[in-house]
Amino acid sequence: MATLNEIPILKLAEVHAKPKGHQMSYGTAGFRGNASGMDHVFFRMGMLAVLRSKLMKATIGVMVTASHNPEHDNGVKLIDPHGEMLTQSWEELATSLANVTNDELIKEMKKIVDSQNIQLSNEASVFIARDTRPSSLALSQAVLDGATALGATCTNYGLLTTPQLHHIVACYNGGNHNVNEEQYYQHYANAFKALLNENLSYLTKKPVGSSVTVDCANGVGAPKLVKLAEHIGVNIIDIVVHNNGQSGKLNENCGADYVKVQQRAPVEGLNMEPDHRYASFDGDADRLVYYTLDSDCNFVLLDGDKIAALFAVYIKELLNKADINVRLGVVQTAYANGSSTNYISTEENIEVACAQTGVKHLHKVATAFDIGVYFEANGHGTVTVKDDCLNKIRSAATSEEKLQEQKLAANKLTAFLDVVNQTVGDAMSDLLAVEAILQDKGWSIRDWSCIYTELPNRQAKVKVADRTVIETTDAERKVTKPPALQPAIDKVVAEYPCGRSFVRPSGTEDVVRVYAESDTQENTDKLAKRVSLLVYELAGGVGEKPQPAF
Ligand code: G16
Repeated sequence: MATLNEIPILKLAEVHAKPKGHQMSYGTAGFRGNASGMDHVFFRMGMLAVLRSKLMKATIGVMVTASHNPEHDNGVKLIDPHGEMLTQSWEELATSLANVTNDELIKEMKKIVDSQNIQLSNEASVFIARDTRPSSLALSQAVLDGATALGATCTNYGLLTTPQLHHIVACYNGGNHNVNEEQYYQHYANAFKALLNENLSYLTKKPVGSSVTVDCANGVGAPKLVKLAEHIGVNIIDIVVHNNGQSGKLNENCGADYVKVQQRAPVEGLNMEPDHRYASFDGDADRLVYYTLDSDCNFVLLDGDKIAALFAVYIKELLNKADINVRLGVVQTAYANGSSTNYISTEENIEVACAQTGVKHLHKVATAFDIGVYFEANGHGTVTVKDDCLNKIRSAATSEEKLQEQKLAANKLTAFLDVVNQTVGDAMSDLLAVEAILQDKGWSIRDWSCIYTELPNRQAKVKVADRTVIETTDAERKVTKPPALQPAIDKVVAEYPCGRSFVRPSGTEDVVRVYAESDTQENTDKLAKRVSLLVYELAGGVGEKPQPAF
C-alpha cells in the first residue's frame, strides 16, 4: 500500500513554513487575505488538490487570485472535476490543513487520507493558473511545490482568468485532452458567431452597432479579452479595452466591485457618453456589470440582477416560441434588488429562489432547475442546464413535429446556451451573451435598463474586532447573533418606506457588510448609516465610528 513520502514533504514544508499563530478560514470563495504570510497556505492547497485528485480520479484546478480584493491581497480557489468550486464538505479539511503547525502536517494529511478513504497509489493531476498580482507568480510556485511533493502531474497555465481555468478543468475531465487557452477562445468565439447567425436567420431588427467599452480592472481579463475579441473579429464585435493594467493598479478605483458598490464609473479616463455601453470586469474576470449615462448624464448601473433578468426573460421567450416545457428558475441572494425579484417573479412569472452569498451556493440551487439562471447583484453568475433538458431542446431543433419557427427558436436557444460558460460566472462569456441578446432584440442599453426601475440601494462596510461574532440565518437575511442586533435592525427598517436591510460577515474581506434599500436614495443612505452604527455598537466595532444620519 502506498504511503505519504514524508521526507520530501517535510523538506518543502520548511521552505513554505507557516508563520507562528497564523490562522485562516476557508471563506466565500477559498482562502483570501494579505499575500504576505500566506505562502504556506498555497503550498498546502497544492497538496490538498492532489489528495482530492486521487480521491476523485480526476484533474483538480487551483487558481491563484484574490479576485476583487486590493492588489496586496491574494487567495486560492480550488476547482472540482466538473469545473465547479471545491465541494463544501472539503472546506473544513482545507481549513484544518492550512492551520496546523509544520510538525502536525503529516498527521493532518494522514487524517484526511483515512477519513476520505483516499487511495494514495492513484494517479493525481493538478492544473494551476494565476492572475496578474505581483505576488501570484511566487504563490503559484508554492502550489506547484505542494502538488509535486505529493507526486502529481502538474500543468501550469500561467496567466488565465478564473473562468478560463474552470472551463479547461471541466473540458479536460469531460474527455477533451487537447483543451487549452486557445481552445477556450475558439469555443466562445465560434459559439458567439453561431448565435449571431441564428439571430440573422430571424431577420430581426436593427443590429446594436457601436462598440462596447470594457474596464478590465487592470487585471488578467484585459489581455484575455483582447485575444477573445481577435478571435471573433472586429467587424463582428467592437470591444474597446479600458484599464488594461499598463498604468493603473489592480481593482483600484475601477473594476466591477468598485462600480457596483460606489455606483459610479471607474475614476480614470472613460469620458462617458450617454447611451454608450460600458462594462466592468473584476480582477480575475468572473464578474460583469454594465453601465451607461442617461440623456441627463446620470449614471445608470445594470448589475448582476439586470443581467439575470435579461437572460431569464430571453430564455423564457425562446422556450415559449419553441413550445418546450421545462422548469426555468432564477437564483438570487439577499443582495438582489427588491424590484428585480418582483419583475422576474411577478411580472415575468419566472420562479425565483434565494441562496446564501457565494456562487457555490447559488450554483447548487440553480442546478435543481432544468434551466437555472443565477446571478449575484455584484455581477457574478451564469446559466446551468440539465443534460436531459439540453437534449430536449436539441431534439426540438430538428423535430419533424415542430413548426419551422419553433425549430428556429430551439436552435437559437441551443446556440445561446453554448455561449454561456456553465461551469462558473465568466465575465467574458457573459459579455458575449448580453451583447448577443441586445443584438437579437434590437435593444439599446437604455431599453434594457428600462425593464424595471431599481429601488435605491446602498452597501457599506463596518470594521469589527471579530466578524465571526455575527451569525445569520434565512439565506443571511436575519442575524441570530449577537441577539440584540436583529430586533434593533427591524426597528430602524420599519421607519423607512419599502425599507429592507441586512448585515453579514464578509467571507473575502475582514469586514461586516451592510445592505440597505428603501424608497429614495436619501432614505436608503440614512438607513445604511443607521444600521452600520448598530453593527458598530452591538458587534464590537473598531476604528472610526460610522456617522449617524438622522
Ligand atoms: C467571491 C464569491 C462571490 C461573492 C464575493 C463576495 O467573489 O465568489 O460569490 O459574492 O466573493 O463575498 P463576501 O461578501 O463574502 O466578501 P470574488 O469575485 O471576489 O471571487
